[in-house]
Amino acid sequence: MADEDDDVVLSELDDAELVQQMHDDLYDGLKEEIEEAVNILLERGWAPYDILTQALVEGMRIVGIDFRDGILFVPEVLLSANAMKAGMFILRPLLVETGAPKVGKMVIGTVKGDIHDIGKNLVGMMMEGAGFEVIDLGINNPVENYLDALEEHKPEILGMSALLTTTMPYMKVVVDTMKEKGIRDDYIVMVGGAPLNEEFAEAVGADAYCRDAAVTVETAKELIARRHNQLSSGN
Ligand code: B1M
Repeated sequence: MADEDDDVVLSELDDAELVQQMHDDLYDGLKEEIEEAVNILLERGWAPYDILTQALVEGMRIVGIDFRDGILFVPEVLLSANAMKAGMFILRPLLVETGAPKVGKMVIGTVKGDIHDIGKNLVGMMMEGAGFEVIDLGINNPVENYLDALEEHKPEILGMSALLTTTMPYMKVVVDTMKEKGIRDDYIVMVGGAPLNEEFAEAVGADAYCRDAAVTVETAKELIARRHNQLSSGN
């Protein structure tokens, strides 16, 4: 895909062409080109969220399809992931600097056995942008990491991410351990990741399944408001 793009001057493309080029550059794992294109779109007045969703997340969706179909392999997808992260790195402070008053706290991490973190990072960024304090535990978290973080940071929300059908059942291990310790109902448990759905979230005992980062923010606000109402009405 790269050959015909070698002499493309990103700043000369119109917006639609540039976004298309970003999909190609993400596919080809071209970190510097992604950084340049993100900056160009920002200079043209694009909202950070639109760059994130239309250029980066959509580009990674295309990568995911060819990864699934055996056209792309792990080393190539790692390059795409690095390019995506470089773009997210530029957007992060812009998405986060809302000056919104703190509305709550969330501990989030990818579960044990799973090293996918792009979606989790995106959720963290969007939650921070919405005024949440976010404690990010990173990837490959055993249950102890979650429990220690809950005790230390006392958040309202525990968020877990899993991208593999083999790792998503670990969410139940975490929730069950919380139940055994009698602390399950002290927290709102929210889960997300491409292979999950509402039924799964319910089956593992989570309070909510979050399809994407925007839904996570809305759901978090809603569940926190509900919890505050319950507390103030004495239930
Ligand atoms: Co992986 N991988 N991968 N991978 N990878 C998938 C998940 C896969 C679906 C690809 C495919 O076959 N189509 C497939 C899983 C199949 C399955 O389980 N049924 C897969 C596989 C098989 C693997 C390996 C096993 C491959 C191998 O080694 N043979 C291996 C496993 C490693 C491990 O974890 N132990 C592996 C490795 C990798 C890379 C390291 C190369 C890289 C990860 C790099 C990184 O994350 N730093 C990678 C990538 C990039 C992907 C795909 C292509 C893209 C994932 C992504 O970043 N999406 C992915 C294909 C796909 O998902 N379609 C794939 C973009 C991101 C913005 O979306 O993560 O869905 P997503 O997050 C969304 C929502 O899901 C939600 O909000 C986010 C933002 O909107 N969300 C939450 C996510 N977490 C949330 C938590 C919340 C709330 C919402 O908490 C409250």
